Amino acid sequence: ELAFHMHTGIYPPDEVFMHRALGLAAHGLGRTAPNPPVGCVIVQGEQVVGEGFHPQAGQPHAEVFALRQAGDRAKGATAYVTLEPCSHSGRTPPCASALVAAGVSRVVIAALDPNPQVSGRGAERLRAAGIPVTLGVMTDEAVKQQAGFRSLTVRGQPWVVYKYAMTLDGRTAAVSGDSRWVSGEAARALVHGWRDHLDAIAVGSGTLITDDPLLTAREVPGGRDPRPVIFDRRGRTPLAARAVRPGAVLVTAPETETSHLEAAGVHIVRAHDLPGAMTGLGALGITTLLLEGGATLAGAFLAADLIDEVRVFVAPKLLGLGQSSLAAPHPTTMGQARDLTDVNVTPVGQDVLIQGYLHAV
Ligand code: AOF
Ligand code: ZN
Repeated sequence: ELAFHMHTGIYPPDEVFMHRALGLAAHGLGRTAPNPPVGCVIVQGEQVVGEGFHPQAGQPHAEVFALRQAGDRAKGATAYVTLEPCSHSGRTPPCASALVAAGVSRVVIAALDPNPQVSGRGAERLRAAGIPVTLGVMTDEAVKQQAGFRSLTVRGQPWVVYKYAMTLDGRTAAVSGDSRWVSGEAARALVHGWRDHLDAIAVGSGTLITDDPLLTAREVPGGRDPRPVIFDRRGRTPLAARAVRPGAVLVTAPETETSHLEAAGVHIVRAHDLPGAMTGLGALGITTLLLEGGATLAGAFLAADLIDEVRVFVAPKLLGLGQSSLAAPHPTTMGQARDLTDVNVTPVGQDVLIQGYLHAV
């Protein structure tokens, strides 16, 4: 795009640079919890002079990396940030002040920060210093990318993505329970990318005991494995299960004996019900939770209205009778069915990915 604009003399629209900033922010997905993924691009004239993203909580914010790279060229430049620059001194000093000190002449922000320590004050600090602020460029894309951080900040619980694969006739497994494989290779590679981008992955004790899943992003080069979150009310989880590893979480009843699992580095969340469990996961700083398979667990999540986003692969196969994705609830009329909003349909290899939302970000 930049070459085009240099030839035509038409100034690139803000969306071009914000798109680039969102791409940078994506490098932080799955790595910044409880902080948001944030990207920043600094543009002098029509040239990018600095780029950065927030790599991890405790590390500098996106703006700091971009300003460092830009150096003196930040003076008079426009800064594009996917989240409102912070105004507070947290683990790092305020980014709004750093942008003012660097002498940028304009700041473009995709979305305001819902953090009550910031929300609006970052933009206000910039304006107070005489720097024009443009708010609302690619906001929809930005808030979706920040769904986990926003959910944790506003609701105190992770954003839940429910993922499964089904045949054309809505089956997730054959009557025997065999489900290897419903979707194709391309779909499975995509799922490993999601595992790399999401903080945690839920599994029910039934699935844990019968399948002993690894729950890793092993197909992603340089991938990061999500924290396994084992929903096991009765404490049936065997110590030898492959998901039992340091950083894993066991969600169980208040009275369950767990000392052997704690000794293996497993965090324990004690709760009476799913909403309580979600609050406990939020307290651990988990911003996003991937719910995969397990019809009983997924049904309980839907019944408690805890599913925020759905990603389903439809495979060009027929089974007839077989298992279905959700063990509950079971409305009696179509009028009671849950409707997804903001739906995207994408071919993935031979399969079709349907993605949409049950709750707004
Ligand atoms: C930004 N740029 O890249 C990020 C921001 O504990 P701290 O100091 O890292 O602050 C975390 C808070 O800062 C987080 O809750 C959110 O409000 C904001 N994150 N802000 O200007 C960034 N990651
Ligand atoms: Zn900051």
